[in-house]
Amino acid sequence: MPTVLSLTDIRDRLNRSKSITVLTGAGISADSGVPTFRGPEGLWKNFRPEELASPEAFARNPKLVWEWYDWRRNLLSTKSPNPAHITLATFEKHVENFWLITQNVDGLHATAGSRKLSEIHGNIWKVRCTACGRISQNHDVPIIYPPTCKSCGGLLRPHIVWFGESLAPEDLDASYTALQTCEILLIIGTSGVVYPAASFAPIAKNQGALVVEVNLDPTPHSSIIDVSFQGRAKDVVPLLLSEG
Ligand code: BJW
Ligand code: ZN
Repeated sequence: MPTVLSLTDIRDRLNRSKSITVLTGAGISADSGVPTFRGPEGLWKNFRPEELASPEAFARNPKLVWEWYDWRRNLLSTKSPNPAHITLATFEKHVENFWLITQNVDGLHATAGSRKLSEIHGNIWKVRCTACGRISQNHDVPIIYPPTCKSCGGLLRPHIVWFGESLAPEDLDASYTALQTCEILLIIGTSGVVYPAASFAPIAKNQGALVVEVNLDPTPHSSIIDVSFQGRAKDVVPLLLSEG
């Protein structure tokens, strides 16, 4: 018979553990009013990923791609971290080895105060020069098109990992180390279909970590998850990470 673990059991394990890795996706920011990608209200319902989130799309029509990011930056400029982001930012201070891996580009974890953080798909408030590669912060809303590099005048692009592009080696290294060494992997609000993040749960599970998921719905990972909590991140995460 498998052991049935309650929310209180998991809360106690999370509070005692010396090594915790967290993987988040769009669902954690949905509670701040940020649209997710998939599902009935998701961004991909109205926009085709290959026309907007690929290097080919940007090469074909940079203005269209920038218009889409401008729209999203405008929306995000009105959003704030919710109790799930804030609880994670506080929690990292109490755990010896903590690492937060986020697929989100909205920057809300950093705004909430998270510092032990890899933004593996980039950050919508950063831009990168297509000519010299310089990365810089850019909070212009709206963006003045075409945005150009202060160093060389080259065209800037969003500093975001698009389909078919590699993730930054330093983010991958930090993520794999965290996954291979954690006692608990907590996965919050991701559909688990985009690689390489889709392979993170099996990596942690195979080295013996307890894998816990918080999501509104079942996901492809649910079969290898040890414990699944169905609910909104903003409600469940503070309960899980509170002291008993
Ligand atoms: C709630 C909630 C609430 C809602 N509370 N929960 C191996 C096999 C097959 C394909 C590939 C492979 N390796 C690489 C690929 C290709 C590709 C890929 O994975 N494609 C798949 C779609 C099949 N991957 C790549 O190209 C990656 N690069 C790479 O691997 O480089 C090496 C390589 C290249 C080429 C070939 C082979 C190797 C890069 C991927 C970058 C993806 N970037 C995006 C778009 C960025 C654009 C932007 O934001 O501007 O990042 S895709 C999009 O999906 C975005 C997200 O970060 C990502 C994940 O989405 P997420 O977070 O899971 O959101 P949703 O909407 O899917 O789910 C939300 C969840 O929340 C749901 O489960 C809800 O139920 C839940 N939820 N409200 C709790 N309140
Ligand atoms: Zn430049």
